Order: sequence, then structure tokens, then C-alpha cells
Amino acid sequence: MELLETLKKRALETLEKVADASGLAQWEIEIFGRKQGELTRLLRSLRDLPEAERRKIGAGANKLREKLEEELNKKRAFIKKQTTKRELLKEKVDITFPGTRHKRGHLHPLTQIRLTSEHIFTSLGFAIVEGPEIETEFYNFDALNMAGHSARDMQETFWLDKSIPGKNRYVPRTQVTGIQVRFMERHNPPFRIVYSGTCFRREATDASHEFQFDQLECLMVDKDITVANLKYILHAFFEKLFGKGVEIRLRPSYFPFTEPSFEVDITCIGCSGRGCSICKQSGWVELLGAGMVNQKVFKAAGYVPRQWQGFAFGMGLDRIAMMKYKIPDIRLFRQNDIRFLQQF
Ligand code: FA5
Repeated sequence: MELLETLKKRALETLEKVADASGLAQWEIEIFGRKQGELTRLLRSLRDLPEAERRKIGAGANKLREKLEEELNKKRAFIKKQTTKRELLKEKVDITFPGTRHKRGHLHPLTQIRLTSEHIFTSLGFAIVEGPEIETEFYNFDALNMAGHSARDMQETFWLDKSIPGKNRYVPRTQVTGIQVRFMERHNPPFRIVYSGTCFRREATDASHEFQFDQLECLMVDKDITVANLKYILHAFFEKLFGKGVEIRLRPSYFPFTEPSFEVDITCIGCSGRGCSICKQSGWVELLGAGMVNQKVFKAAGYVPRQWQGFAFGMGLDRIAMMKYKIPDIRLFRQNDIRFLQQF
């Protein structure tokens, strides 16, 4: 009976110290192990005792076994709970931890200036329309009274190999003006539209000329549109874009698809008209071409001649952006230099 007590004491003490599942397995073997387990050995030794003693001690030993089993199960449950808790703690997410900041891109300055300009024109009642970047010779030139070679020489042109012989030649558009006839073939006046996109010309590039640049154009057609309407819309646009005080100036010019035609200048934003290197000391910068739609263009679109009047103007968005953001060289726009782009 004394042995039983000692075993109980020692077993419970060591069990107390067990801290994890492998320690518990080890303890289980030490006590209950089939060959060398301390309790097993003790139970086995009962066999050699006389009957009366065996019964007495046997009952005590069985009690001890039950007790130790009970304690073992308790400990097992405890360790399992501890392990689960530890695992859950490992999975814990700290929702107050600061996140990883991702760098956000932004719109290219040319896109920004296009969207701003479109917004101004839509606020003046113009609808946005579109046309293809690869244009036919007909829409880019012929329908715009530019059928002769000399008129075409105004714009250096790239031609595409995939042209259909004797039918139509394809050209990366040299101007967005071809959209005029495309639109008028399908719509009747009155209307005011704005359209924009990339144009391509065989240019030797310099600080203000690229072989690829963006144009934005407006066309307004009704019964009695005059140059006064053209001037009003242009002035309203530039005032909204550059602020009050900006003046515009129309100078006589020539475009085959307008009559009369004008070059339009605005007061230089760089020096407010006083004279600087941007405006070559003149106080004015030339930004666009404009005019009253030539009746030959209406005819090409299928309108009855002399029934309608309209104005059109086309500007280079790169040049407008250069003015707005004071950019000295047009070639910076398409070099994709992140140091340049990040400034907008
Ligand atoms: C035209 O392209 C006419 N279609 C404009 C027009 C439309 C006149 C409607 C009348 C009525 P021009 O070739 O001048 O015209 O070009 C218009 C604008 O595009 C120029 O004022 C300029 O801002 C821009 N531009 C022309 N060529 C280049 C180039 N190589 N690089 C950058 N911008 C250019």
C-alpha cells in the first residue's frame, strides 16, 4: 500500500510538469507502458501475493489506475486546448497594422488636357464623336477639297501598304478633319460636335513639331452660323482653359476645307502678352486653324449646297498642353520619362 502511495505521488508530480503532447505520451509509457510501465509492473507483482492481501492491494491499485487514467485524460484535454489556443494566436491578424501603400498612376498630361477641353465644349453644348485613326484617302483628303496633289502637300503624309489598288488608299490620319464628312453623311444639321485623336505626319521633329500629335476639332452647323459664333466659342473656350483676360486674334489663312479661313492666335500665357521667348517677343501664339465650312465639304457629305452654314476649328492638343503647363519641348510628351510624367 505504501508503494501505491509513492507511485501515485510521483506519477502525479511528473504529470504536473508535463507541458506538451510528446511529454504526455512519454509519461503514459512510463506509467501504463505494457512491458515497463510502473503501474503495469506493480499490478503484475500482485500475482505473487497471498490471496487476502492481493484483494486488498488489488482494489487500491485499481483505484490508482482509474485515478491516473482520469488525470491523464484531463491533462490531454488541457494540452489540446492550449495547443489550439497557441495555433489560433499564430493566425491572429492585427487589423490595426498600417497597410502597404501602392503607388497610383494618373492620366497622361495629354489625356488630361483632352478631357478638360472636351468638358468645356460639352458644357457649351457640343457632343463628343469619334473617328478611326487609320483613315481612307477619301475622308482624310478628297472629301475635304484636298484631291489635288498641291493641296495634299500641305501635310506630309505616311501611306499604308495595305491599300486596295484602284479603290482606296489608307493613311494614318494627318488631321481629325475627316470625321466631319463621316459624321455629316449620317446626320443632318443642326448640330455641334467635338472630336479628337492622334494624327501622324512625316515631320522632321523639333521643339514644337512631332510626327505623332493629338488634335481636337469642333464643327457647328446650322442655318445661319457666322464667324461671330466661331469667335465667341473660341474665346469662351480659352477663357475657361486659361482664365479671364486671354484674348484671341484671327488672321486670314488658307485651308481647302474652309472659306474664309483663319489662323487663330491667343495672348501668350508665358508673358501675358508682353513678349517673351515662347511667343518670339510678339505677345501672341498661334494655336489653331479655323474657318467657315467650305460648301464643297457639305456637297461631299451629301447636303444640298448653300442650305447650311458652319464653322470648324482644329487645334493641336500638344501645343495647348505646352502652353497650359509651360512645357518647352513637345518631344517630352511621348518619351515616357517617369520624372516628366510625375509632374502632372
Ligand atoms: C489642320 O490640321 C486643320 N485640319 C485644322 C483645321 C480644322 C482648320 C478645321 C480649319 C478647320 P494644321 O495643319 O495647321 O491644320 O494643324 C492644326 C494644329 O495641329 C496646329 O495649329 C498645331 O497645333 C497642330 N499641329 C500640326 N502639325 C503638328 C506637328 N507636327 N506637331 C505638333 N502639332 C502639330
